[in-house]
Amino acid sequence: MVFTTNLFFSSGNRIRRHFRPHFLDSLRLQVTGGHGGSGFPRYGGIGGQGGCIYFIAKEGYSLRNVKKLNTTKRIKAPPGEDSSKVRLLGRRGNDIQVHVPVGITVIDENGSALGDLNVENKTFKAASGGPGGCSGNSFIGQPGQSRTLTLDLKLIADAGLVGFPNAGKSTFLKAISRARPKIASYPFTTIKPQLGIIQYTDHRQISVADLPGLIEGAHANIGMGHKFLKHVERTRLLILIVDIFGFQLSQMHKKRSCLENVYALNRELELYDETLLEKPSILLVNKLDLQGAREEFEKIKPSLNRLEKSLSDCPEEIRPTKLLDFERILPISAQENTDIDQVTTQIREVLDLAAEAALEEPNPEQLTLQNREYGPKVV
Ligand SMILES: Nc1nc2c(ncn2[C@@H]2O[C@H](COP(=O)(O)OP(=O)(O)OP(=O)(O)O)[C@@H](O)[C@H]2O)c(=O)[nH]1
Ligand SMILES: [Mg+2]
Repeated sequence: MVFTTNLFFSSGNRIRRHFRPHFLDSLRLQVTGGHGGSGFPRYGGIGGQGGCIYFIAKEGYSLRNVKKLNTTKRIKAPPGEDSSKVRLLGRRGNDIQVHVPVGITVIDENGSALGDLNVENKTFKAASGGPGGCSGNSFIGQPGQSRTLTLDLKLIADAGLVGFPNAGKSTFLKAISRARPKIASYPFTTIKPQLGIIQYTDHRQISVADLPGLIEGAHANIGMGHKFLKHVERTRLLILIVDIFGFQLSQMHKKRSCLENVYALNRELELYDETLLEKPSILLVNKLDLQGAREEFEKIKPSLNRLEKSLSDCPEEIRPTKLLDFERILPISAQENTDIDQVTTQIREVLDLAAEAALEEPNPEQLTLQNREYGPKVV
């Protein structure tokens, strides 16, 4: 059963959601290859070719990194060297390599996909350098190719289930969709992302990815580490799932309470890529059907609602510095999946609110102009 009455609540500061920066999943760049160097007509000298620009897929890179390194969003490669008496064959301009995240589709001005950078080190030539001056072009170096390209991060699902092993991620996916993932009481049952689709009565569909369980140290590539976290990057909404009675990986590991699990997940996400915390998130506290679970939930509810409150009690090794700000905190029992509609409704609502907030603020002047042109005539 999913407990809904009086039990779900949103985090304190709902207004903040509309103002915080959003996770970047698309970036437009203007790329221009280097100009070709001039030739030397008297001796038949040939100018160097201008530098080219390449996009190279690299793990652990986010579009925000790309934006930070190219604040003007214009990238221009250096020109080729002019031919001269001392060097008849001018040197080539240096190429520029732009590292982009894995999972990028390169799209041109017309919206056509030019290439997929979906494996590490895959390379895409974004702009060619201009040819150097030679007899064929009257020894005048030619301009490099120039175009506007959009880097689009391909999402694997609208929402991703994030949690430690055994939290009930697969059980939840089974409850909300027709997917039939493997469910078992031992950790790491899920080793590959599994997709499920929530079907709403009005035919809207939202995809949810069940991701492999995370362990402490995943940000440093321990366990499934980066392999897991890179999937999280490619979802729009984070759904964190924790067991109300906490989790212990083995006798050799510390037992972490439910609240500590939330902090630890927060920390892993933060250390992998701080911008992940900007994605909208929902917290599901699972296994509320177990004996004493409701009382336990009532006890920790205030701390979950204000994570900063109990942060000082959190062990240092799992203490995050920047906190997640959950849009919703829902106590559930994924196993007894009655009343699951309440949770799926919340997921839809949060995704819709996030999409709305991501829309650019309309420019009032432009709107007035548009209205004048296309709007109804006022008589
Ligand atoms: N009592 C109770 N048990 C649950 C609930 N949800 C899941 N479980 C049990 O918890 C165990 C782990 O469930 P899974 O859904 O496989 O957990 P997971 O998070 O997908 O685990 P990994 O794939 O290993 O990361 C299973 O034995 C489930 O039956 C719940 O709401 N209540
Ligand atoms: Mg699983």
